[in-house]
Amino acid sequence: MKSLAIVAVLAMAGILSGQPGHAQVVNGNFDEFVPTNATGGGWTTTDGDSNGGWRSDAGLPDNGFVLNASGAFATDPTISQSVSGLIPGATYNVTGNFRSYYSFASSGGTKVFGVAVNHVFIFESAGIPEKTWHSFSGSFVASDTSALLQLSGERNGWDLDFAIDNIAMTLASAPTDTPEPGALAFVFAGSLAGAAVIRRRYRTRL
Ligand SMILES: [Ca+2]
Ligand SMILES: [Ca+2]
Ligand SMILES: [Ca+2]
Repeated sequence: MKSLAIVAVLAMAGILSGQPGHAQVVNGNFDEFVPTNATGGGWTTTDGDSNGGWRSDAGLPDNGFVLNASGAFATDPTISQSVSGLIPGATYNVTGNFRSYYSFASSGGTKVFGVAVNHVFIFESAGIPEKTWHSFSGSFVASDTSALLQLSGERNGWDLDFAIDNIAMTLASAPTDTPEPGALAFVFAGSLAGAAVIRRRYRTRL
């Protein structure tokens, strides 16, 4: 019975400990080059122009990414990536820095810069009439083990660009739900059955 006990303990430990839910945004500080309107450096970018994109002077510090286009209403310069390693049901914070890159003399709108997860905006900002850096923060509850993170500028027809840097996603709180006793009992019974099969095979060989 000693081997059965070991198998059961290992099975229970795997269920109860879980993984830490480490959500890692790839290249969130833009140390690595990110191409415009293409995929690379951990990100996919769309609807940008040559005055935007990855720039060595657009970050806090150093490299950052400029969300710039011509202010078209139908399209918005957007940068995105699928972040994996999430715990379904857990709450995550998305944080970063943003500022105006060109349009320091103008402001406007209420929803010009936006941060979305799975196409739901968790942070929105008006245009900013100066070039000083601001912080943003938004949160969401993970519905799966991965989530689509998107940051957009020049939304709703405003030709107000933004530079971004230091994009991060961190676990804010674990899911409140714990495995139900019935589910654990099922796993435990499965482990016992598996161990019994192994023992039978072992005996047969003897
Ligand atoms: Ca940077
Ligand atoms: Ca623009
Ligand atoms: Ca636009």
